[in-house]
Amino acid sequence: MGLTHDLFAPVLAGEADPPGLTHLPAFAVPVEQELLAAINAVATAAPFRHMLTPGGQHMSAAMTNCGEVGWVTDRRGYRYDRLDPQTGQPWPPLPACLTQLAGRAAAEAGFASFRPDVCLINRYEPGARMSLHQDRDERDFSAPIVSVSLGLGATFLFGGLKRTDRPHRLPLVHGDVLVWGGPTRLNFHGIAPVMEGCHPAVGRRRLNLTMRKAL
Ligand code: MD6
Ligand code: FE
Repeated sequence: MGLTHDLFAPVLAGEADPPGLTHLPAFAVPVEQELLAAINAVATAAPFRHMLTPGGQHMSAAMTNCGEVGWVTDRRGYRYDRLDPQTGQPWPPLPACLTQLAGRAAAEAGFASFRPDVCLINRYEPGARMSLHQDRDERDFSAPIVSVSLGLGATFLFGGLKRTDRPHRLPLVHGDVLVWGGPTRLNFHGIAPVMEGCHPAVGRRRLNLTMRKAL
């Protein structure tokens, strides 16, 4: 191998996935239309909103949920709630296409019979981001998390167990699925500010579905 080849090989191959994180490129593309229709139906019953953090800031990503519970944040803190605080109604049920996709993706990553009970839906417009955080509001950390990206691409930041561990940067595009669990379940992670753009099927936004077992 020549010097030039060696220098460019890591770029062409992309950075290896960090251990404890399975990246399934384009895994959700075959069901993209079903997913987008399901998201629209959920958002009709439980509209996207910019929730308030306990610190009093509005999140730059708008959120809604479906499932037995939904993830919420307000002045009182982060938690799962059976009712949508905005409508006073239960969250819309988890559509079968989401549960099935999550089960298949988890199996692919080595987690048999994963059955989520909640899907948090994040909507990012260009400039929106998610700062480094841990997902720790669930009861049982043995279940994995399945995360589906649709629309505009973004850089996923995957750190370690300490906030100060320098994160890997993983580019995600439309249809990519991440599965994550086991020893890295509590790793810090986030989303770098979404770049300007327009996706042919989704428009000027990134949608993320995060399916979890919260109860
Ligand atoms: C997002 N995702 O991709 C934010 N958390 O928009 C998350 O915070 C996340 O993708 C846990 C597991 C997978 C994720
Ligand atoms: Fe998260």
